[in-house]
Amino acid sequence: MVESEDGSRRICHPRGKKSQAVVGDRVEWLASEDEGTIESVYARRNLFYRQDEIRTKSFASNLDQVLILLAAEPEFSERQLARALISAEAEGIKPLIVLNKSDLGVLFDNAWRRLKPYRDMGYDVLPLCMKASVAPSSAEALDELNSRLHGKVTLVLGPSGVGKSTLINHWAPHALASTNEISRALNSGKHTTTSTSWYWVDPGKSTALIDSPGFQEFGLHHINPTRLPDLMPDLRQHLGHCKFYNCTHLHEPGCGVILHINNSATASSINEVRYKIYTELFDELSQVRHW
Ligand SMILES: Nc1nc2c(ncn2[C@@H]2O[C@H](COP(=O)(O)OP(=O)(O)OP(=O)(O)O)[C@@H](O)[C@H]2O)c(=O)[nH]1
Ligand SMILES: [Mg+2]
Ligand SMILES: [Zn+2]
Repeated sequence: MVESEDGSRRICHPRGKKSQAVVGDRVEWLASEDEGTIESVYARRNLFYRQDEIRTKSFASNLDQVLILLAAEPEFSERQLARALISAEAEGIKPLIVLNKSDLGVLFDNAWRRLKPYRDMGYDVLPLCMKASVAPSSAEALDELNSRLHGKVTLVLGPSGVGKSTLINHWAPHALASTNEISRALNSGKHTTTSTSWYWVDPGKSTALIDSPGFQEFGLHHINPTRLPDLMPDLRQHLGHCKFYNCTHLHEPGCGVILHINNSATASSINEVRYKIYTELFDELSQVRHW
């Protein structure tokens, strides 16, 4: 779907492999009867995507920020969160973590606690309640998020059932994006949104939100394992103090990173779960052939 300057939209087909477009792209197109063809795609400022053994899946391009939406329920996977953050860091896109469903009491408190290491390592983490029957803090939370979204292009990303489409419908009511209850039995949403869509929030077209399907697996096969420490802020802050310049921080003596692994929950510590995520990812990405 291509939108022209006057706001009209039409279906356009890519001319060839070079004109394969993703949401957020600027393209050159030609009309053909009621549809059209994409002739070329302009150079991208950034491209947010994931990659596993089989395929590359693009989310969107030319982004100002990625909003990683999590919720008190379904329970989120810290591994998937870590992967989404690493992917954003690799593209130089600013991530913002938002924890939705603050109305869910103890479930929310537990999830909020699990996000403490992410606050400590410098990420912005905001609470949110998108449910209409308002929880006490939610008006304030909406205002805060509103100011973060203003004037920016934001990709809304996260597992199924966290409320991505509910959030989009709040800021862009004309979006009429479908939403669906989650399945408690499966601790998961129902994969209601199946394609990535761009929505303007304001008539002046300065603020945009991109809705996306919930993801289960977030492949990082495009990332070389030796880049990982630099893409994880809690590890990154201790780089440059290892005995060996090419230290992998896995087993080397005199490693300045391993020294800081502990669960003291201070800003300079590397939490054990995070370090485990690092070693597992390092292993996984070392199996991939990079060329
Ligand atoms: N309790 C509570 N429920 C919420 C809140 N926000 C959204 N929901 C509910 O969560 C369910 C899932 O919301 P959706 O917006 O469909 O979730 P999604 O992230 O778009 O899911 P997919 O499209 O499957 O990826 C719906 O039943 C929403 O009404 C909230 O703040 N509190
Ligand atoms: Mg959805
Ligand atoms: Zn080291």
